[in-house]
Amino acid sequence: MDGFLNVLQTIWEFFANNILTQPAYFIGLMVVIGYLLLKRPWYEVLSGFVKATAGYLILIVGSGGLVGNFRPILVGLKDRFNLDAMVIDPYFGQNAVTAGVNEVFGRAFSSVMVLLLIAFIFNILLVAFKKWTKMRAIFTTGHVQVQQASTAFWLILFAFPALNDPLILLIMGLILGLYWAVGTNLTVKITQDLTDGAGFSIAHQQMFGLAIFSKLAEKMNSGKNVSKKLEDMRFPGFLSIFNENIVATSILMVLFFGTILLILGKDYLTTAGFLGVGKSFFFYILTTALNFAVYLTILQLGVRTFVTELSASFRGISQRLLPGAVPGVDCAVSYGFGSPNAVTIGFLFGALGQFLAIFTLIVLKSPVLVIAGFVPVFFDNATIAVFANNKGGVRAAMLFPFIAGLMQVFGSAFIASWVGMAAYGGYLGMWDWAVVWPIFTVLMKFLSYAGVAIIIAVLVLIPQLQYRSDKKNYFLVTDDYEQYKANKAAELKA
Ligand code: ASC
Repeated sequence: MDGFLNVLQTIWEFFANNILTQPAYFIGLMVVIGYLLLKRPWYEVLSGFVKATAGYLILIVGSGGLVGNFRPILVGLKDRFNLDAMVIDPYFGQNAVTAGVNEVFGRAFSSVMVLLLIAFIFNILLVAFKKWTKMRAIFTTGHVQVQQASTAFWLILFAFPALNDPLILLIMGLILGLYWAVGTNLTVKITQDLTDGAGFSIAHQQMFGLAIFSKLAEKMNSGKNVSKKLEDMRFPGFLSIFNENIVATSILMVLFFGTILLILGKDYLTTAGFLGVGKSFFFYILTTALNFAVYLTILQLGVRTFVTELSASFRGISQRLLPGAVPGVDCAVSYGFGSPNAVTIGFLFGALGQFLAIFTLIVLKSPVLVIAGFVPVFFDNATIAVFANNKGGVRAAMLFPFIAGLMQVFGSAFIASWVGMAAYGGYLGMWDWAVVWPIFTVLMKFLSYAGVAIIIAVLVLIPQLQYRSDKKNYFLVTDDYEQYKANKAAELKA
């Protein structure tokens, strides 16, 4: 028996480390399964696998380049001014859990991977029973699942420190699995609207944020008060150079990162090893800023390479294995759709919100200080802008990332200091984890099991309400997008 369990454990660890938590291979595997179920010839299966996996690896070059290039610059502010601050960033958050969970709660980090497995199984089961649960999407973004499982592990242990395995893992798995299933389901319709039916949803760290801000953007744009979408704006005269994404992004980033790099100063950047001794400071700034546009372009190329394969092959899975399901994918995939300038605008306004919030913490002498992490400030707010722009135009694409920026900082400062993660240097910091999960934590800490019951009830109810609000089109939006569009057009006329 023990031998058998050991073999299972080894297989699971191999699968988790090499495939499940590596989105490129996970998406590649889904494409293979999908095409096999569609009985495509072997060479199409092979080419699908290569395009999906290589495309995703290209996306990672883009997003990894952005993170690698700009995270040190933001974190540099902490060193330069000797701030005792925690960084809001998913990787810093994960490190904080790894470093602290044993010290604070006496638990091993390895349980986090077990939690991930339980939650993932719950997600699949909830979608398998979608006739009743109304949940349509599977969370496939593995590296994010690890970060979220780590953070959820800490937050729920904080509420139930005395509870032991397996009960605690079961409660955690249920809540996290529901959050994945409900969150990514919340983005199904808005993502179909954005991508004109590409057949995926968003599985990331701001799913509730996307749903809420999209709704607000739609409301803001109703009636006479309509704001133009970014892609419909045409600048006249010399401003027309901003019509081109690479130009707009580069110029804005020279101003943005130029300012921060000047604040950090040539001396600091040289000592910290960013700027080679004797190298030109001016060209360093210029290259750094231009790299932003470069990596963004690479990222979008990656999306274009794999999205078609993913959409086409997933039909196999959604016809045979999990009827009507869609894959939830990384938020960066949305940057291949809508306006590319929305990405830049969202980043800048999100940064404005975060910096204002950080400044407020400093002025109010908050006991915990926050340093903006590149991942939340960029990936959260750019995504919010892409979706807000699609529903509410330019105004929404500027306003909501700004508000989100404030919430990311204030929410993270509150929750990370309360649960003791700030002491370990970081917190996840993305929107849902700065707003939704702190609410969950308060409910569990103060109401105990009643809090758990409330969270589960609310999560279960959300897709039911979505379904009630538009029964006719709810499943159609993924099953037959063209028919869904025809229905919507007819409704508008009537
Ligand atoms: C995250 C995270 C990343 C990025 C990436 C965006 O939350 O951990 O590496 O966002 O997924 O493409």
